[in-house]
Amino acid sequence: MDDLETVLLDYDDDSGIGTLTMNRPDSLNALNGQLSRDIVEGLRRLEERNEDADGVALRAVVLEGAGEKAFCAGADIGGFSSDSAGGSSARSHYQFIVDFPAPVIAKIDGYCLGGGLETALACDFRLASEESTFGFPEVNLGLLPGAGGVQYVTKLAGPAVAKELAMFGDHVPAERAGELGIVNRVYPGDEFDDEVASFAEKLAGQAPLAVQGIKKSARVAVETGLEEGLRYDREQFSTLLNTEDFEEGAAAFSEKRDPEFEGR
Ligand code: CO8
Repeated sequence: MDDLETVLLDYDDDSGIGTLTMNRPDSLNALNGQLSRDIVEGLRRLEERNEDADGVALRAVVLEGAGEKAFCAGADIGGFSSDSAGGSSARSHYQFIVDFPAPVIAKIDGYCLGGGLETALACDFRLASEESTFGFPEVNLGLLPGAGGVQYVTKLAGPAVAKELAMFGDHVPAERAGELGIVNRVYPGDEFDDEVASFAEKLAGQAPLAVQGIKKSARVAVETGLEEGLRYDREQFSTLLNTEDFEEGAAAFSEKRDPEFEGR
């Protein structure tokens, strides 16, 4: 699992939590084509855990940055080309995260800028340490956030916030990003690892087929109209009623115990 050039992979059998670490700390985990491809390949390998499993083995993924300073400082400015995070090959990791069935948690400790922020925005949750900062500095290079940053922030926090971030290029502290709804949770640095671990563990213990359905439902809500969204939810609800997980959830409720979901 460990032969990828720019990411580190880990998987915990007990919890079903995969960890993918962007590993270019000397450049603050700046995104180049290789890193983008390795993120996709790393997620694919984690998903392979489901192949021989009786149910859903991979319950959640934590995406983080190596080193002390950054989640990711954006596209590798030295290497903009058709193979860099500004080019077509690199678009895939953003969309791959959005399409990925298991929920992905961005664990942000430090700089989260440009394409790094867009990577975090493609994730399902953003958990940040108090010391983290967020921003779209692309405008300082004569660019705009090319992987959907303005789109995502407009949907999360409204167009005025998105335009202020992208037009001024300033860094916003984690607390402000939390107030704006760009970040789900902000934790003090000394509690950060433990808080993210317990968030991920709680998520990993939830009924995995229901979690997958909810991830998709939220996407349908953002990308389509209400009618299509309601249709998706009704169909998904009927499907989930016929799962062993629902039987287990109902039985656990009657027996006054915690459910143990398998993703079947
Ligand atoms: N690319 C390449 N190298 C970088 C990057 C980067 N984005 N960011 C930092 N580094 C390198 C620095 O060059 C430095 O290397 P060295 O030690 O060899 O000089 C090392 O990382 C450490 O950085 P600093 O010494 O600058 O550290 P500071 O703490 O002083 O500053 C900052 C940290 C504020 C993060 C600063 O490094 C900075 O401003 N970096 C650039 C941030 C930036 O502009 N990011 C946006 C890039 S554009 C983008 O992301 C577009 C995405 C579009 C995707 C579209 C897909 C289709």
